[in-house]
Amino acid sequence: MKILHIPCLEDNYSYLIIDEQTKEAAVVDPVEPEKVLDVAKLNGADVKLVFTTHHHWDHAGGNEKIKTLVPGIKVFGGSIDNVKGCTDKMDNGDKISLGAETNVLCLHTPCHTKGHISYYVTGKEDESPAVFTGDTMFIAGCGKFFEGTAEQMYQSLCVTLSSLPKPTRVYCGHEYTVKNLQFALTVEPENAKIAEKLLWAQNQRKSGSPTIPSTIAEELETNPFMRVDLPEIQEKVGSNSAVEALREIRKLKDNWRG
Ligand code: GBP
Ligand code: ZN
Repeated sequence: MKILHIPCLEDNYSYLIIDEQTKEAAVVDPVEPEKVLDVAKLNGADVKLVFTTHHHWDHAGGNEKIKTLVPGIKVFGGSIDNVKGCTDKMDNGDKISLGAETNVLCLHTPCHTKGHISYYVTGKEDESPAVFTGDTMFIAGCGKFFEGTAEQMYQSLCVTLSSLPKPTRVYCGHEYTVKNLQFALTVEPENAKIAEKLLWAQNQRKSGSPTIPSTIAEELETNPFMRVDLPEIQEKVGSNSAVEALREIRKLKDNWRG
């Protein structure tokens, strides 16, 4: 599979996933459909499916438009997430196939919104998988808890997503990496992996390049929200359980002005 970034709005990303054998494609959160269809055309790809991560307008807001531009397109979204234009409601564990050799597993990852879905995509055996995490998991961060609890985010981030294979590439919904790593350093000032990745991310942005994808392995080393099982992290934020530490780190981030 080939995965292309499509920067949209201020700091959102849509992604085009192309099954190389058939040139059939899926698009994640096509908020600006014309941009996505231009990229598809340039790459000779035939867009058949939309994967919506959640109902917020900056993710689902292009669904109605893309349906008029691509008749017959299927629009997937969470079954309890009021996703605009949704034709196929997905629950945890549901599977979708794309083209000849690309397979998708829907993971229910609630908290940012109730029906948020992350899409885990596998291609040929020698390719590392990819996961599209919307606003549940960002590079070195996580989404605000708009419709859920710390317990739910713990399950979504620290159980469901953390259990994916380590080489899985992580594609999230926004370019927040630099700010997230700056905040991460306030939680763990001595974590050299965070400092090193911050310098790299700043350089990427300076040259106009994305900081995405990351991998599950990298996130386990640098994302403070995914490190709350570590007693030393719990101690740093004055908590004595993982869920309590997650709630506290989210509160600190909500009030942090970098
Ligand atoms: C920043 O740091 O760059 N602009 C600020 C924060 C996701 S978008 C913007 C912000 O709050 N972003 C949201 C988030 O979860 N951030 C994580 C963090 O700051 O750590 N959204 O556009 C947001 O979900 C939205 C759309 C929200 C409709 C509510 C509705 Br209703
Ligand atoms: Zn959102």
